[in-house]
Amino acid sequence: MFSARGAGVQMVPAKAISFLMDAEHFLVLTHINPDGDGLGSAMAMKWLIEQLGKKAEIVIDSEPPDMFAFFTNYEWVKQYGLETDSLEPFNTVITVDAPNIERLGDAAKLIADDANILCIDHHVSAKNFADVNYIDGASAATAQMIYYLATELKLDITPETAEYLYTGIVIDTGRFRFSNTTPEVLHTAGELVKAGADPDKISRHLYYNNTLETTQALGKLLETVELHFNGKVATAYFTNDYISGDHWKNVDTEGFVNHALSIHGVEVAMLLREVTTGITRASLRAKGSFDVNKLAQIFGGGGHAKAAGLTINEPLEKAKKMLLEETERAMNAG
Ligand SMILES: [Mn+2]
Repeated sequence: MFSARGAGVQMVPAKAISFLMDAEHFLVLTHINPDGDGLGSAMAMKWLIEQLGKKAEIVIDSEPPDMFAFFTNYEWVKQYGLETDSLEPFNTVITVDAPNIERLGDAAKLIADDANILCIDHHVSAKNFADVNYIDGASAATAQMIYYLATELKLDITPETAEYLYTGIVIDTGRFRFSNTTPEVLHTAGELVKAGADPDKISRHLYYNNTLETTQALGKLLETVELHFNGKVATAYFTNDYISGDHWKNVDTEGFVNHALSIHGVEVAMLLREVTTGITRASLRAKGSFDVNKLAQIFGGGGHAKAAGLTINEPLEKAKKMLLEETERAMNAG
């Protein structure tokens, strides 16, 4: 089985397996504003732990996104502070899809001071913050790594769990379009479909389910697209004014940046949002050889070579200028 894996993909570390064997009750955490990979991986992890005859709780910092409400047993996901009062801090914690403790938000308050932590993540920027780190930058999604873990443990993946994991992979490969769509990812996805994941059903829930406000916000964003550096870099933005409007709570900007990246000749696309006055967040995407993870790191952010994010404590215009200056410098450095 493991010989079929693509080059560079790691074996599941024996320490990760013994971590699961050595405790009975686990807290499973993922990053704030979790996406399909964070939530899908957390759901699959709880399933996996229960298959071992043990218990797990999933807690997230924010409200569980409606987008994933089609997951069977979605009520497993608890929001910190709302349904977690009865929980004592845990001694055994598993984090999925989160490269550092800060990304866990307030849910990290449920980690006991002397807790043992297992980190499972595919972000190359992951910080080795845990006691056991299963970090594999060659995997396209954390969900792919959980699949390996389940396979290593010889568990029969149920249709529900196949759905969680397939969702994580679809999201993190941009519907099997990004360069992380390796033969091994497609093989894993194929195995998950065999196990009962329904690609048509999942894609309807994920991609044909927009609110009117989301579609209108995309229109607004596309009007702001500008090209820089001979058309190699595209920027687009949302002002704080627009983000402060009532409609914003129904807007999901997932995938918006790809519209700027789709322009002929564009190698790097940046979506900027002044999320509160004087604080600008940027999502970066690349389709050539440019490494947006390195660029994001200059500003204390990170992610992957082709997809990264960062925050600049400046208003939109200033942040955009700073980001473009560093981009130009990086492009000139080759
Ligand atoms: Mn991920």
